Amino acid sequence: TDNAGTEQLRDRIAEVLTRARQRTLTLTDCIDEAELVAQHSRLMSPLVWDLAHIGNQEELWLVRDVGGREAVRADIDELYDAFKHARANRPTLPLLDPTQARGYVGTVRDKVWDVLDSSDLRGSPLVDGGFAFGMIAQHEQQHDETMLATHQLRTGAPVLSALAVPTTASPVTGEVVVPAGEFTMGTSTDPWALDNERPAHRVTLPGFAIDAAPVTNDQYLAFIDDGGYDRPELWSDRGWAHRKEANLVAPQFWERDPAGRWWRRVFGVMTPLRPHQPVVHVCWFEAEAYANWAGKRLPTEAEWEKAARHDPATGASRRFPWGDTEPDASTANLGQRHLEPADVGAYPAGASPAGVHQLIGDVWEWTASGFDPYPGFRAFPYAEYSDVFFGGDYRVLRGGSFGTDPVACRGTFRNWDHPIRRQIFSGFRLARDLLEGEG
Ligand code: AVJ
Ligand code: FE
Repeated sequence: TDNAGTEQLRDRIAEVLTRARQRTLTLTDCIDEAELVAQHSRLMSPLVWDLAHIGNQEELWLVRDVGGREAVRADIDELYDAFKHARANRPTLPLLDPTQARGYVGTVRDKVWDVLDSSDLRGSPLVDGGFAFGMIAQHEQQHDETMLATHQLRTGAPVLSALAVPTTASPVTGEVVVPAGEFTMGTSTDPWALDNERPAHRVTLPGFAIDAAPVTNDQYLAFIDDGGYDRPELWSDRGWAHRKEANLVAPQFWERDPAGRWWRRVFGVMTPLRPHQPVVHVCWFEAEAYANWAGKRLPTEAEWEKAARHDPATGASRRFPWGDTEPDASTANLGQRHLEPADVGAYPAGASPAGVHQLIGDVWEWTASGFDPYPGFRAFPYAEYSDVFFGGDYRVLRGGSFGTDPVACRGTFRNWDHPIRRQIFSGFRLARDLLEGEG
């Protein structure tokens, strides 16, 4: 029989699965069938692929594995296996059509409710603490963020809307010194943390300074105006080669009018560049060149996490910069509540004890680090989530964006992508070594 804790956990699982599905349907019900099956960019899947893939992962893990139930559609596993077909080729596959895909995800979800009702949420590593359910909610939300990026790439009349983003008259500037010392990186106790966030381990860092806020459009514009895109000495060799090959001249989706004013295309709406908004849609090489121009560098992943989690008063690592409570509208711009990053300084309640703002939400922040396993890493429950990407040509991004749901975002959460990618909601903040006698 259930205790109150199990009942509460079931409610929490139902809540996050329901929220993910509402978002999935919002992102797929607002455009017509032709656009659901179309390829809006070779970097992205047709939205109808993401939709059925969400259902297929849910079927594999929750219906078949946790539930031990019969397969719903074993015949389509191959079509929706991300490793079998590159995104660029997915439009030519014999995919479920939009009506079939909607029916499929609904059928799977109905079975999942039944599995959830009959599970006591303990007894194996996969179900303990509701892990598999949390993993699947995060998976759906990760694809929802990917679908949101597809929406940003699509052309045509706007179909998405959201609340206007908070602004501030006094943007946060400056940097915060983090003294040398140890902290706990990663987690062994967060029940829904994914394999690459584990285990907790002690890391010792020299002192460093980190910016109190991400780099803004205004700051980035100064780099452009100073010839940043035309000065090879600011770029690494690989970065400069990419800058030329891709003809980078500004962040993606920026447009300059004949009068010289900059605009941003935000989900189909031309918007004047907001000066104090974190810059978004830049690749790692652009971040690297900007850092060189500014005489600073990107933080390492460990520096980012120490700034985001280490509480100097207790020595413990928190779940979020502001503490252990779940994010809400006062602490972070997450969950597609808005369709763009908020001005720097718009979330004072979400700052760290030392005064570092907006580490969580707004933009994914590129770090200097490649994607590697923590000491003691064990692939769980499948190697294709993280393990097969370790050591590849990836850079780690931290903190989540306005398009990341809270269930898929925390101080330990690790994202990664190729250093040339910028269709994701990526920005950055800067760091530097301390000077002699500083800190
Ligand atoms: C962690 C965001 C890099 O989208 O490629 C989704 C998440 N893994 N399905 C991705 C993921 C499998 C992944 N990222
Ligand atoms: Fe996936």
